[in-house]
Amino acid sequence: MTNAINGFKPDFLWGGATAANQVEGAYNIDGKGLSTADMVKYIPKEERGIHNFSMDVTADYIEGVLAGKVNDRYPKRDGIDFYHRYKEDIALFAEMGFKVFRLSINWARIFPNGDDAEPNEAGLQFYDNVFDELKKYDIEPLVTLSHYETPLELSRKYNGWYNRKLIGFFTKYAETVFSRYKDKVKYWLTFNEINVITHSPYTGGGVLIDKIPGKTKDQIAYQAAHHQFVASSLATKLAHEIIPDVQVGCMLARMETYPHTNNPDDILEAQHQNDLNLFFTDVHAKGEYPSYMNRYFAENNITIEKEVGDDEIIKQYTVDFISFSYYMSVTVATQGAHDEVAGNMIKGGVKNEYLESSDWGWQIDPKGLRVALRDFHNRYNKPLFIVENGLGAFDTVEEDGSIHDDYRIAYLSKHIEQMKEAVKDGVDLMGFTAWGPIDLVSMSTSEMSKRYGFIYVDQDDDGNGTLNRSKKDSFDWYKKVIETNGEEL
Ligand code: BGP
Repeated sequence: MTNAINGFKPDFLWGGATAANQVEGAYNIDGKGLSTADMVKYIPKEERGIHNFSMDVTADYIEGVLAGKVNDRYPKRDGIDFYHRYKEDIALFAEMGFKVFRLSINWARIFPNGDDAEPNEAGLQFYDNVFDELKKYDIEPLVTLSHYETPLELSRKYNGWYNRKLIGFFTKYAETVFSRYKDKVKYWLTFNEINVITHSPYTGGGVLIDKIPGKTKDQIAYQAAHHQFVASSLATKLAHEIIPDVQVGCMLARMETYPHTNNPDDILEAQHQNDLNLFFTDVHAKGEYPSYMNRYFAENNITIEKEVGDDEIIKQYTVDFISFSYYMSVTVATQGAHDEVAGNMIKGGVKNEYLESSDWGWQIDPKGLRVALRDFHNRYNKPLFIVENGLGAFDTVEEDGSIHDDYRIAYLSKHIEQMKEAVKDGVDLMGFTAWGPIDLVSMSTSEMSKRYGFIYVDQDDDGNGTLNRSKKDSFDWYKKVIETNGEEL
């Protein structure tokens, strides 16, 4: 009889998570090419809704942006200048006691056009410098290969991941960075929130659906997702060939979905929505398309074009661990009125009257994280890593410069408490990287006012400010959480 586990394991990986396009800035220097993430930032706020992942754009819109016809872009929407300030920021992460730091390599910094014959040395050197700085403090890098940062030219010339050619471009990129950083990085993630491609083929895969007339968004998105599955498996294969003790994970935006009532129709709808979400980790972790998707594909006229060998590659090269983002739970109803915000998050979405909402309408559900962890453990029995969790909120800077973000402390402590319960339930939890340990540009709004950080950055939604960093109350709180390995919350 093994002893009941009462806490996080001694080598639990505490840290924080970012994405290149949301922190680096320097979007067009040192040889970096444009990425689709740079384009998404042009979409005006009013076209996005409160939290609209379906940030789809048309080919004409993109060409209009490039021709300078769309000029609503704030000069500093592309980050907080981590590109030049990474030493200062990493020192602050080290002060909190980080064991791990999640970042993405901006693919367009390495292969500016995506299909370049040779990589951009200045881009490779930048990440060498970042990993060396992390090493000084014994902070492990956890690196995302693609965090919504498809090189723009791969979208314009090939229409992104809808084109099977992207598998080759991606595996060349993966092999380049695995080889370059094989002695510095052992934790890798392939695609950030790979399921988002079905909400927004452009954000998730640089796919312009208006360039594929006669096909439904679903048909296009699931075909593009198939190419990403193959590419992810080939990258997993390459990683294990190049880096001895590597661990490769997939990454899902977990949308834990509840039925609104005990009406069996609601139960079935929630089960269906959970299946559509967990389909992505099923393929990554079990190495095959689950049978329940055959019915969905048939009923929605979706045919996945595969090549000989695809299924074998996916089967043979499954992931070593499962990582995911968790911010909220969602609730679906088959009858009655749907809520505008909740309906934006999931088809048939309604408010959960038992939960509070964030300033952006995200329903705060710490116990839902325990539910998600137990579900993942029972479904896959693989190590799990929470690589995004946090509260986007309006912060107020007091006269004396202090920022009393007790709401963020409350959110995080309740979620970490439930992680502890899940560990007692037997879940194998590797680590936790809070999303946005430093204020950064919101993905869904491209603004600064939706702040997540333990560290405040002086920059507003219009790009004005000194970019100076300062500590919020949550900075010392998180430092204590890490010092006590999650005992003091
Ligand atoms: C996830 C993305 C992150 C981050 C997070 C918070 O979907 O992986 O990049 O942006 O959402 O969302 P937002 O920035 O819209 O508040």
